[in-house]
Amino acid sequence: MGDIIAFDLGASSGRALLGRLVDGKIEITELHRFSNDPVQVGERLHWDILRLYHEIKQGLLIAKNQGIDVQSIGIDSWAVDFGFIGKNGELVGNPYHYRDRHTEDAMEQLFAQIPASVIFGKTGIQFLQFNTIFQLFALKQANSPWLQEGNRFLMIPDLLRYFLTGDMHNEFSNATTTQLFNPIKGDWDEDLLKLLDFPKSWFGDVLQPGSKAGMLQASVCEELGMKSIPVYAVAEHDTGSAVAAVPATDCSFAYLSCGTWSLMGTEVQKPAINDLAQKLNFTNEGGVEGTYRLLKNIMGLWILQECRREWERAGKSYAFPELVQMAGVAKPFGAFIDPDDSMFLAPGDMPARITQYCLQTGQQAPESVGEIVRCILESLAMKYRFVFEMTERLSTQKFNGLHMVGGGIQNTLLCQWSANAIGKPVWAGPSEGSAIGNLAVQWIAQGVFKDIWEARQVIRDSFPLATYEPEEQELWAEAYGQFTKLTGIAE
Ligand code: ADP
Ligand code: LRH
Repeated sequence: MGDIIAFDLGASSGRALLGRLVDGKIEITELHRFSNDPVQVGERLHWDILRLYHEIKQGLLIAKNQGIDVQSIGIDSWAVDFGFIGKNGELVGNPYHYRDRHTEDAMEQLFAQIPASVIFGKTGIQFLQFNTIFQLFALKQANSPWLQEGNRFLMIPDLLRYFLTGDMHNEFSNATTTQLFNPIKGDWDEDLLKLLDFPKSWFGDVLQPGSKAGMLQASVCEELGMKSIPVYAVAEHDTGSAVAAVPATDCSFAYLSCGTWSLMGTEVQKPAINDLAQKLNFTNEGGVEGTYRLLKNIMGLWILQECRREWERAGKSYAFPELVQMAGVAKPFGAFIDPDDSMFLAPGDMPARITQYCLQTGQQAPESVGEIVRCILESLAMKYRFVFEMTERLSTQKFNGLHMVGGGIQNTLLCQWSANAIGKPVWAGPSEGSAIGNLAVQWIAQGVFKDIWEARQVIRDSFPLATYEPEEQELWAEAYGQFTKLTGIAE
């Protein structure tokens, strides 16, 4: 009953997942998976936005051709990126990808005009050089024609929804990641917009996850030969959807959404906008049912993805399980990196950057593929401990374990090492967290689930949860000391 589709556009792939409820449990079927590679043109890194729109329509066609009676759809993707719609209703320019280098100096330049504390005080959002506020600021500095021609600002899922429905809305979870939205006022922050000279008219009404955001428009239905169905605003920020799918039973829980990025934190009822949160550079991103994600970004498996890409360019292709296996037999604690060093943000030759990092910090650089992967995974696990403890401090809570969701949980070594590093159990599952959270919010909108807690219980009953108990704790505690010393990380 209630067949619905989640379109989840992740950095490692885009996917269309069919969700169905059978005997009170969720069953998912992957209808379509497609690449979501950014496209470099000259100096600029772009989204392949029209291709993605095409793939979404392909997903709908596949469902139709399988005779599936789809009741609704929702779209989620990563935060911060956007496009502009011009006066004629068409997309202005081709959206940039947040890993484009055009925001490299934007933070410093903007802080010279508006102090960081003012921005944090109004938005509660952590400072990351690629936040929308810095992207828009960089466009303004560059006199981008988008800002003259653009009439409406839409985040990527807003934009794709607009293509499908013809209706323009900004969705809440993604809106908060712009660092232009004031969660206390519950609206775009007009003072900030004025200070930045961004017209208020760019920004529209903000829809909560779980609201109906339009119907497939006639031209789309005609093209695909299907009836019109509702498109829901879900938690369109993929991390918001992933956290909605955390199968927690206790309302106080710690999570790690583990994919291209590692997002670690806890769910809170009110944003924590205070000096400590700013000092620790934690964020308060909007979630479902009025919740906020008090969390911190950790660079995540991106570094491994980019190493794999580099090795592939050199003619050596490795599957992820093969890389994990090689790491498992490499020497432990050979070298550490701080995964969040800005040198690892942009696409490029990651093995060379790891070598550079190790040499700069007086370490012997890992050489074999297994050693490099081990260095990345152990460093991530150590960084998880660091952020886990910060989350406890900031939220004044003690967590008895860590929920991990996302594709990264297929890396069993990383799950085990995360448990070893934090000294608490890790509960891993489900791996398609964002897509399942997307489905859950659609079912809440349809009244199939009462609320997010009922949805979480059903998710818990529907998908296996793997438990990893901490092991070798003394060794890991000692190595953590080396990690903090070598990387120099401190609050
Ligand atoms: P995103 O949603 O950001 O695209 P995912 O949640 O799909 O990312 O997670 C992708 C990551 O999961 C990959 O970078 C890879 O490290 C890891 N991964 C995927 N499949 C496997 C596997 N079979 N074994 C180990 N790790 C895997
Ligand atoms: C994860 C994510 C994260 C953002 C980043 C841009 O996919 O949405 O929450 O900070 O991408």
